[in-house]
Amino acid sequence: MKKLWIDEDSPGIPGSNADGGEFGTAIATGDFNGDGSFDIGVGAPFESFSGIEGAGQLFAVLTDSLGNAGGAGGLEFDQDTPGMPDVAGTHDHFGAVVAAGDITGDGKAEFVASTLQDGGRGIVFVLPGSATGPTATGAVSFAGGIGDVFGASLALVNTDGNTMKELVIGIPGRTVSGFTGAGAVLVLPGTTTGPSSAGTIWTQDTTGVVDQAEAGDGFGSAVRGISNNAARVQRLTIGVTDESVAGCTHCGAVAALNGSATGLTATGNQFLTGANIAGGGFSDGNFAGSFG
Ligand SMILES: [Ca+2]
Ligand SMILES: [Ca+2]
Ligand SMILES: [Ca+2]
Ligand SMILES: [Ca+2]
Repeated sequence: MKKLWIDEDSPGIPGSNADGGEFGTAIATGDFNGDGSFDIGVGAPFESFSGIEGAGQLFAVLTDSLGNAGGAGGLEFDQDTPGMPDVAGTHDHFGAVVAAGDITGDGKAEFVASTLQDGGRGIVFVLPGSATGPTATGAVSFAGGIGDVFGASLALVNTDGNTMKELVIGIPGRTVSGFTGAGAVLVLPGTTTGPSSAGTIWTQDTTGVVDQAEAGDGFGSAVRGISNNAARVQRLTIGVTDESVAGCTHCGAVAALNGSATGLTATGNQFLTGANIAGGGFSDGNFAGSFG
């Protein structure tokens, strides 16, 4: 197996290793330029530049068919890159969470990244894929509310089985039915021009979804698609990392919603706590804090 070591001092990677930049805090893989080889998206959310402390940067490493990185393949993005919506600010932590996948159905993965602390709110940016890799040209953003941790998790999931992946945004700090931090997930459908802003919010109080929204559940702390069947319809698994159940406080749970020809559906959804699993079910276990 070929191994690859990449840091900011690698050939072709813009910048240099910076103390505290935390390059590689977040990593995603996808074929950004559509050449059939998977590329690497990297977040460096604590990176400072132009005197802006902790603004954060993104790097995309295009790989050739042999999987070699670097060369001309390294690209850097920040919120001040021309074309990007918004501007870099102190401690925005752009790149805290990253994801990659083809939202537009053109065979080139979009590069998605969130700032968790941009003026107290999370903002999710989508950089289109192109023949030369991800680009700030045509980048779009979606912002959450103060303190709702919008973009704490991200996934590209094809919930309806067409050629375009949906952008799934975890909002684990959102208030639902008056319960602070119950959490939600926003699903923005993929279209040929990018994620549609006509999204759907899912919570534990959505009709038919098992369990209830309660304070501090953290529904949406993790999100991940799972392939369901040969029809390319994926289901969505959602971490509920602070869910408490009888006898197990902050046990953690996973909700699983099925995809369908019309997208996500509550029909047949499942709810699994740490207590349902042999060896799991510890109080404060926070089962499903992340998915791998
Ligand atoms: Ca590629
Ligand atoms: Ca695309
Ligand atoms: Ca789709
Ligand atoms: Ca709950």
